Amino acid sequence: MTTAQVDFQESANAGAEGHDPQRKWQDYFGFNTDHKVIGLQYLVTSFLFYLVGGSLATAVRTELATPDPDFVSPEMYNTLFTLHGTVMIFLWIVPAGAGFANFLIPLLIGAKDMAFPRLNAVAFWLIPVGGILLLTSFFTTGPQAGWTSYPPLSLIGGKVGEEIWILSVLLLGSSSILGALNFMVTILKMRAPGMGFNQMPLFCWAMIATSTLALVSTPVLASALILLSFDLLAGTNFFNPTGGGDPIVYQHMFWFYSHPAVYIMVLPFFGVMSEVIPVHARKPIFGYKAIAYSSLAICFLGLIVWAHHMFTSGTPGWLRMFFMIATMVIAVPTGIKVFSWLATMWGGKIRLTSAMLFCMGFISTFVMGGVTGVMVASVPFDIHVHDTYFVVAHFHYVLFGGSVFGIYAAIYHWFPKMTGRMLNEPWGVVHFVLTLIGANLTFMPMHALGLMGMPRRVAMYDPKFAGLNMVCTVGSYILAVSTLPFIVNAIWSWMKGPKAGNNPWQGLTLEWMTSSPPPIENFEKTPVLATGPYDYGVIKPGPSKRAIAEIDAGLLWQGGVKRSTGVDVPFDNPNDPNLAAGPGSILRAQPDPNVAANPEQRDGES
Ligand code: HEM
Ligand SMILES: [Cu+2]
Repeated sequence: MTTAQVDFQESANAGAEGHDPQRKWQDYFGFNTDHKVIGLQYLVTSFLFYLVGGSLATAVRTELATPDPDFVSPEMYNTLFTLHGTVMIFLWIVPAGAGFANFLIPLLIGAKDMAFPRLNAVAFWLIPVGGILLLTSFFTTGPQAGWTSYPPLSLIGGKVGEEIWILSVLLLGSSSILGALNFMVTILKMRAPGMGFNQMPLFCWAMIATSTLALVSTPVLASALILLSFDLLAGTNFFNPTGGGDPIVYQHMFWFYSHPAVYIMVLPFFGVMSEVIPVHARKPIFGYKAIAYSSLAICFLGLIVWAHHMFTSGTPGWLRMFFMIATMVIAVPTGIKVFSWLATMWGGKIRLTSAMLFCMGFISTFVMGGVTGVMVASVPFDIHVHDTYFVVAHFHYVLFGGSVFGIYAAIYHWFPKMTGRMLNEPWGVVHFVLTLIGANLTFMPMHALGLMGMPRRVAMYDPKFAGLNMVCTVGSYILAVSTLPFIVNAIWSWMKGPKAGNNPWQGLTLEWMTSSPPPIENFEKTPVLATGPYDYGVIKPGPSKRAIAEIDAGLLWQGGVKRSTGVDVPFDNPNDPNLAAGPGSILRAQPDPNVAANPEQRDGES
């Protein structure tokens, strides 16, 4: 281990209390610094907020079941969709991604914890605080300007609700910045010996890209919101046109964050796809480097296309041209990923597990959102469908397909590792089928509604839109029902499900090399790469016959243990020229007689 790694590991250890190998349930309800506890805290909390956001969506759809505004008042309708959008984005999708990253990153890279465990806990606790604060706005004149909160609209409604909205989004944004910082440092500094960037599981590449986006763009949103707050409460005129302010500047600042936010929401699940598909298709990932580097390309391109949300905001033609082309170019790295996943499945021994089904649902739904994305990127078409239900259909395909399906794929895949128990597969299939039908029934007709001219953000509409709206509403009820088999399955399996064992899917990444759930510091010994993360069918997991022969002959060392004698042998110098650490190769080293003599030195050696 290098000195830097030792320092980070030590700060990581400082947070872990005691050496109890397993957690008690009480640990999950308090301030805890173990990344696995924090990961589950994130996931459960964000899922609870999903139920809130989903109930709000159901209320919105109930209002829209008929053309008349009869279910809630128009003001309440505005509050409902504003809170729905805000909850879904800032309290469900973004924190769920952070939850998986927290649970998985240290395990995937063979570390004991995150780089900054206490900061990690702080980042988590900002979520329930911000979330509850947001929901209290319900009891005031709620925020009514949508999750975009454009001035001057946001300056003329109920000020209390609007200010609560701003403060809670600031808290949630801070959480996301702290989390991103932690992921970045952990991935860059704490990988197991021998894990170069190109041996890293692809989820880590995705999180490097995600964290970069969060670190660059979230502070801009925060600045915009603070200035908006001044306009709202202190009577300044940054954005208020009646005092000479410029609302378009707010739009630029808002979308400089919120376009990348789409990738903050989907990139982690691109990473999930790259982990789950090869395991269940029993095939090496197709195009490792293409997938890895396309995350970086998406990150860069994602930062320079924000003004495609402002084609109708008086943006001059020459500038619209730039943003249109740059936006369309993002389809290239995204397409590379999709084709790589499909090529991974191609000819694989696909197991149609629930995790795999949700991956397929992810790809098909997300591609649909991607195609309409290229359509709305085109200026003439966007001018036509701007602020209609076509856009609502597009972003729900992206977010529901690209995030919710990904979250479920990840849960079905890693639940055994997280809880030590298996989820029930037949109920997983029921859950999948209901979700797929519900999502398409809800969001598909919205394309047609948009093309016919139905505007978004209205509680009342022309009766000619009634039929399709009823279909959407029925779809949304099916979606609401679809979560029930999942909730029951998750709770029941967590308590009583069959025991999972360490590696139920026969995965090759490091998280499967430890117990389920993993002990407090994850691995008994600093893990050593025995295979590349995706070498299915290339070499068998564990040492090959030849490797066993070499281990017995004292030539090859694996898992930090010399097999023939069981003597603990350090395996800790990634720069050792005798290490051949390419993907798929078994690490090789000549034993160093000095270190071998003293197993206690293992952690301190460099
Ligand atoms: C669970 C099923 C869902 C249903 C039935 C649903 C339905 C709706 C409806 C009817 C609107 C109002 C559109 C408008 O009036 O402009 C809306 C807005 C929105 N939804 Fe969803 N939605 C669902 C899930 C999601 C998810 C998973 C996300 C993920 C991030 C999401 C994000 C948004 C956003 C950002 C808005 C815009 C809010 C605004 O304009 O202020 N929705 N949704
Ligand atoms: Cu965008």
